[in-house]
Amino acid sequence: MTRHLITSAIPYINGIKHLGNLVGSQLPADLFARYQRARGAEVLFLCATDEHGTPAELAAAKAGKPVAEYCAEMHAVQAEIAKGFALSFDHFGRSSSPQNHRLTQHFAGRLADAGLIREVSEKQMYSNADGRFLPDRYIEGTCPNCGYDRARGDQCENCTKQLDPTDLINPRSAISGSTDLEVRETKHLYLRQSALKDQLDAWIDSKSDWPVLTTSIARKWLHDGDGLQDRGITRDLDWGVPVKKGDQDWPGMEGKVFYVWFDAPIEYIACAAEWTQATGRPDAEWERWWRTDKGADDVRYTQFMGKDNVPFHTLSFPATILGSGEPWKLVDYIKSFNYLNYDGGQFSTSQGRGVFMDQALSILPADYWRWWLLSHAPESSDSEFTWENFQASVNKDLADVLGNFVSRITKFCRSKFGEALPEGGAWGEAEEKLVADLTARIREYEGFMDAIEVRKSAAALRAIWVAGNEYLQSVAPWTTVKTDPDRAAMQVRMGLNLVRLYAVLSAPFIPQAAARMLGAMNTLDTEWPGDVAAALQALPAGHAFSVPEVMFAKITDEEREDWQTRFAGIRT
Ligand code: B3M
Ligand code: ZN
Repeated sequence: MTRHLITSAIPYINGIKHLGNLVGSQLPADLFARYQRARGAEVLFLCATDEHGTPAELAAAKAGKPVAEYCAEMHAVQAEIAKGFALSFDHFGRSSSPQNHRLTQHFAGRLADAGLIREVSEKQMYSNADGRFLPDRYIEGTCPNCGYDRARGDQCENCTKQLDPTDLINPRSAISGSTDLEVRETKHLYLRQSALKDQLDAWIDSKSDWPVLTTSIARKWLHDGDGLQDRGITRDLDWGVPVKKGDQDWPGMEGKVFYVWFDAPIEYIACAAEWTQATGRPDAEWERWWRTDKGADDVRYTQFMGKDNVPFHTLSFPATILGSGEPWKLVDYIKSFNYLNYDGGQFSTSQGRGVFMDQALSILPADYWRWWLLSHAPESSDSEFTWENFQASVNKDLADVLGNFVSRITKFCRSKFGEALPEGGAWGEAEEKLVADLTARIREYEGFMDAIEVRKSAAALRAIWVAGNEYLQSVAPWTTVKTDPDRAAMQVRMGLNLVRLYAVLSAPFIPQAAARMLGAMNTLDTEWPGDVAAALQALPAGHAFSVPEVMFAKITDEEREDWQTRFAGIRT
C-alpha cells in the first residue's frame, strides 16, 4: 500500500486568505488527500500557519497586539475557516511551535558543521525614523527587475523575483513610509546554496515528470545570471526562532532570529511531530513519515503551492535537507499553480481586493466554491474569477447536472415505488452500455486524479454525472412505468445506485454534498468502484432511502449582482 505524505504551502498568519491563495495550495492538496484516502492509501496531510517574519510582526503591530497573542488568535481563526471549507488536514500546526524551534536550530547546527553556513558582515537598510533595521517586508520600493512599484524587500509579488532590500529602487520604510534610510553594518548567516548547486541541478534534472511550471522556475534560479545565490537565513527581528547551533548559543548572533523562509518549510517536518504529540502517538510515528532510515522510503511526498513559492521548495528547502547530511525525506512531486485573478485585476491581501475565505463561506456553502475553484484551477496559465462565470458553472454543473439527477430519481422513486429501492427485472442492453461507458470514464478520472491534473479531473467527473443523466433520459422510467413497471423499477434501482456511486466519486471535490447524498441513500458504503457493475448493485432491492433537500440552489441574477457590488471594493 502506498503511503502519501501531502503538504500544502503554509499560509502566512497575517489575516484571512483569499480564494486565490486557497486554490493555489490548500484546496488542491485537500482534493488529492481525500482522493488518496478514498483509494485506500495511508495519508498524512499537513498544513500550518506561517507565523514568523515581517508579515506577522507588521500585522500584529497594525492590530495593536503582541505578536504571540495575535498569532494564537489568527491561528484559531484560520483553523476554523479551514474547517468551514472542509479541508481535511490530519494536523494544522504552527511554525512557532517548540518542535519547529528545535528542528530549525538542529538543521542550522548540522549545516554549520557541514561547512555550509558562512558569517557575513553586511550592509542593511536602517531607518532613522523607526530606529531599526528594515529587513524584507519592512521595506518597499520599485522592483529592479520589472518596475512594479510596490515590491517588497524579500520578493517582488509581480514578477516573483527574490530580492534583497538593498536591491529596491526608491526604497521606503513599510512601517512609517520614511525614506530617511541609511546603510549600516550588521552580521548575518548565509546558507551556501551555491556549494550545493550541482547536487540540486542533478536532482531537478531527475524530475522529468514534474509540471513544467515547477521545473522551469527552479532552472531559472539555478542558471540565470550568476546562478544559484547564497541566501541570508537570519534577520534583525524580535519574533522568530532564535539563532542557535543545535542547542548551543551562536556567538555574535545574539538577539537575531532565523529568516522566516528558513524555518517555514522545516515546519512541514515539525508539523508531523506536532501531530504525534497532539494525538498521543509515539515519536516514531512521525519519523516513519519523514526519515528514510525509519521507514519513510516507501512514502510518496507531494507538495502543493503557488508559483511564487516554488524557488524556496525546489532549491532552498532541498538545500537544507541535502546539506544536513541526514536521511530526511525529499519531496517526490511538486504541484505548483499560476495565479487566480479577480474580476479584471489581481486578488490582493495587502490591498484587500477580491473574495476572502470567510466572506465566501458567509454567502454560499463550501462545495460551491470548491467546485468552481477546482474546476477552474490556474494550472496551465493564470485564470480569472468572474461572478458571471461562477454563477454559470455552479448553476449548470452542480444544480442542473448533479443536483437535478439526484432530485429527479429520488422523487420519482418515492412517488411510484415508495422510499425503498424497487426490485425489478434484470439489466438490459442500456444498462450494460452504461456500465461500460462509466467504467471507461471512471478509469480516465482516476488517471487524471493520480496525475493531479485538477481541471481535467473535474471535467472527467462532470462527464460521469452527465452519463447518468443521459441514461435516465434515454431509458425514461417515467414512460416505461406505464407499459413495463418491472423494467422501470430496475431502471430506478440503477438510478439510485448511481447516486451512491456519484457520492463516492465526487467526495474529493464536494465532500459536504457527497455526505448528504450518502445520507439520503442511507448507506456508509464508500468503497471506491473498482468493479463498476458491482458498485451499481451495492444498494439492493428493499434498501430504504430518503429524498434529500435541494442539493444545490441556483444562484439568481439578483444574488450575483448583489455580490458583485458588495465585493467590488476594497476590504478594510
Ligand atoms: N507563507 C507564503 C504564502 O503563504 C508562505 C508559504 C510558506 S510554505 C513553507 O504564500
Ligand atoms: Zn518585479
